[in-house]
Amino acid sequence: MTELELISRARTHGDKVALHTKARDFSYAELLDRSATLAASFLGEADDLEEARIAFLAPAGFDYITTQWAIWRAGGVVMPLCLSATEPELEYALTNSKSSRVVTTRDHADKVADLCKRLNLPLTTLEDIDVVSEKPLPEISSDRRGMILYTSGTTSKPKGVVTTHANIQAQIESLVEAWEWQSTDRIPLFLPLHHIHGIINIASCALWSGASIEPFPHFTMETILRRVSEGAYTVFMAVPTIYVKLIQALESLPEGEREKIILEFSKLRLMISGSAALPASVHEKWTELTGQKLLERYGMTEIGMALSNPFHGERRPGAVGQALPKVEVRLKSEEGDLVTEEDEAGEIQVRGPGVFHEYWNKPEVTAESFDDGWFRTGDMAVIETGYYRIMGRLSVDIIKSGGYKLSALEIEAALLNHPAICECAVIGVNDDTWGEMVAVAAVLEEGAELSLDSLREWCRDQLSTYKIPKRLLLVDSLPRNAMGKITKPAVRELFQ
Ligand code: MCA
Ligand code: AMP
Repeated sequence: MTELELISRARTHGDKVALHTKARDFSYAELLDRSATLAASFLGEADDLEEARIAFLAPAGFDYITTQWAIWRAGGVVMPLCLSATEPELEYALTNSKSSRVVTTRDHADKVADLCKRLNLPLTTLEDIDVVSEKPLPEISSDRRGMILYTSGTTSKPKGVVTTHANIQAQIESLVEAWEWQSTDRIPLFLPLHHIHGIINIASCALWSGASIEPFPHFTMETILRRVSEGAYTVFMAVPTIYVKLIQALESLPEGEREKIILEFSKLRLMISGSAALPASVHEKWTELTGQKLLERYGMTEIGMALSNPFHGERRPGAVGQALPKVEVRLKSEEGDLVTEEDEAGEIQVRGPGVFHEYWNKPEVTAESFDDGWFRTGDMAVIETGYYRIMGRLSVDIIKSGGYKLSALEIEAALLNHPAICECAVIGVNDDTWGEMVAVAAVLEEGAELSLDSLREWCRDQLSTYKIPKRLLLVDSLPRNAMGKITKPAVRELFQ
């Protein structure tokens, strides 16, 4: 029988705790049992979902993991939705992927019920599923599609990144090997589960290894600090914004309390930062405070993780280390030459079994994203004394804020629907906490008025929280080049 390796490995972990929650613990055996009955229910009369896209909306926890496994085991493609997405964003993902059904919990059903009705999509609430007995599940070969994640890019609308089971497995195996995941590991999971940082690096690596996850619906400083002080974890993974916030929180605590938490942080076997640049100053501050040397790594939805500082050896502030196992990395200069020398900049290109299969329904865009079999990341880097250092992105239209990748073009398209806005340009401005913050320069319609507060209020129905502009500058005209194209570097200068 061809069964996913994640599933057969789970059988060997049996009664071990897979998920530790406030309510109770869930064993690997329970994940297997529930996902088998859910899979049977999703299948109904069918023998195989045959790569039907099943969208689901659930916070981190038993329901999320068992739904993900059930869809995989029934032969479907998992499409986790963003919990904070707005209706237009959800509609786009559901229609673009041609999802065949939406699965959610009673608590979240209101968020999607009207939309599903309008799109004529079946909506399943997990609590209301009639428990059917298990049935034979299909064979899942590793070259089948397993997941679609929507990611923003240099196009206005997000693209669906499709990975096969083989891609997912390669991404997991690379990290399990490099970071020496162990079955005794315990890790908190507070990152969103519609991106690979949470899905692959944390959840899937932990469950592959027989480790234990403590899931949270989102990051809450007080809870996380309390659990750290109770010695709840051995591994910790977060985005740079969270480390900045942790430093601020620790520094504001009374000394006794602070020392207790710091002592527990210092005992963790591994603390990792990624998804955006970790400023060297934050890296150094964290070491000064806790004695921990953060391991910074670099990755992307399309490729999984590519570069990492070592588990053993020098973890250099401001650098992302070297290629991970199963990953080949090269730099290509702007002139199209391979970079062979240190200190010479080039675009990061990646090849290997973890690299995604395709952009959903976009064969031309997929083809254009590869250079002779190497995926073009659009990130520039340089090698300095053996380690890669990320220099930035080729496109000014990609913003990284709080670890989320945002498309300036997507935000501009939404803002242009505002009745007061005639023209606008969105950029990311540097910010100590968020890395970059969304800022908009706007030309208003004649006689119109607009404040940042009212714009933010209007955006709430259109854009997820992290895409909503944090700064607004009203201008008479936008800077343009001789061809009439808006020049974003000049827009950035307006904010200085
Ligand atoms: C929220 N706020 C912001 C932003 N987000 N302000 C500026 N910029 C932002 N991006 C404001 C809100 O408006 C609110 O303000 C206040 O902060 C609290 O909002 P909330 O949503 O509660 O924020 P939070 O819960 O503190 O969230 C911060 C966070 C979250 C935990 C860092 O953004 C997060 O989970 N980020 C991780 C994303 C992630 O996993 N990315 C990985 C992508 P007010 O109080 O005034 O209303 S995968 C990836 O990148 C690749 C593959 C990789 O390498 O990993
Ligand atoms: P996403 O498309 O959400 O997967 O985000 C991937 C992007 O995050 C990459 O293309 C990089 O621009 C950025 N990124 C991830 N990790 C790092 C890092 N350690 N340093 C700098 N940028 C990073």
